[in-house]
Amino acid sequence: MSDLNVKQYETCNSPTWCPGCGNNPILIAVRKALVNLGIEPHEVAFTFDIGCNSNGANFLNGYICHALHGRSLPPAEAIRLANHNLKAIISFAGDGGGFGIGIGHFIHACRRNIDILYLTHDNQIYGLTTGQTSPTSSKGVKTKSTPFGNPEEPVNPPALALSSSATWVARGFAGEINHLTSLIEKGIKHPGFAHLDVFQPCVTFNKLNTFDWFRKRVYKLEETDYKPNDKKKAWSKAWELDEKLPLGVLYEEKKETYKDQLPQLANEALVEKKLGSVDLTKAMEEYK
Ligand SMILES: Cc1ncc(C[n+]2csc(CCOP(=O)(O)OP(=O)(O)O)c2C)c(N)n1
Ligand code: SF4
Repeated sequence: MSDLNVKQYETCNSPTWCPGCGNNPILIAVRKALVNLGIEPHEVAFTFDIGCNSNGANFLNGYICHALHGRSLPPAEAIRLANHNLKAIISFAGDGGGFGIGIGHFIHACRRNIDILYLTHDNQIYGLTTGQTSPTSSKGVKTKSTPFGNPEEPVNPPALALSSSATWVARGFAGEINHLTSLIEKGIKHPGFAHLDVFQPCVTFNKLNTFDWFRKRVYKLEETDYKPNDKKKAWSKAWELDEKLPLGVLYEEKKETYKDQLPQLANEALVEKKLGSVDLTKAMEEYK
């Protein structure tokens, strides 16, 4: 029997997030999901953005790439094309990096259906830079950068994922660790691009969208007769934004992944390619 346990996913650094921050339970859920799936740290790669959320790069054991702000997806996609054997590739971002500067990467990753899990820590604020309005902040909300109220409509992440052809779209809540753990497991197992947007209260800078605020509104789709196989119904669920906020898998479908459609990649990862008669010795000398 495997002796895999969550300790193997810890590092010598303890989380430095504010006490009560929603990033803490997300980290716990990620570790638990990987252990539940029997995935060892050497079988997983994590890519991170810049933001409070992505300080998780210091607290998770595995192959890590800490990318630029808004750029956690491109290295995750590259890793998947280069290595088909990793059992999980998880890319993390905040709502600022993921749906602001990085929004183009998000849309194209959805369209490509590359086999990775994209987990967005959606706290509806810029946390690391101390509380400015983010792309998912509610209209009218007052923050340091919009002291008279946010004049913009928020991005709706699950609706954007659906309209960009994502094959697995889900929403979790940092206040529901077990439910979140099971969503992460499902997202990892989904063969294709999986987007999991997680309500992650920022207890320091977002005084509106608190744990209590979410607890009063969230409900689990699994506890209803909802089936996540109809895009029109998923679209309606994604727009339930007021008094009731659905948690769970909104939509899933099986489609060929990016690599499966390309003969040059389908059976061989980039790193496994044989170079045939090409002699690279001279070129490699130049890098010495
Ligand atoms: C190209 C670039 N633009 C801006 C910044 C400054 N910056 C760092 S983190 C951040 C926003 C963080 O908010 P979010 O992505 O929501 O993550 P959180 O801190 O809330 O987890 C910004 C604007 C940067 N590092 N790089
Ligand atoms: S500022 Fe907000 S998001 Fe950042 S660690 Fe503190 S509570 Fe978490």
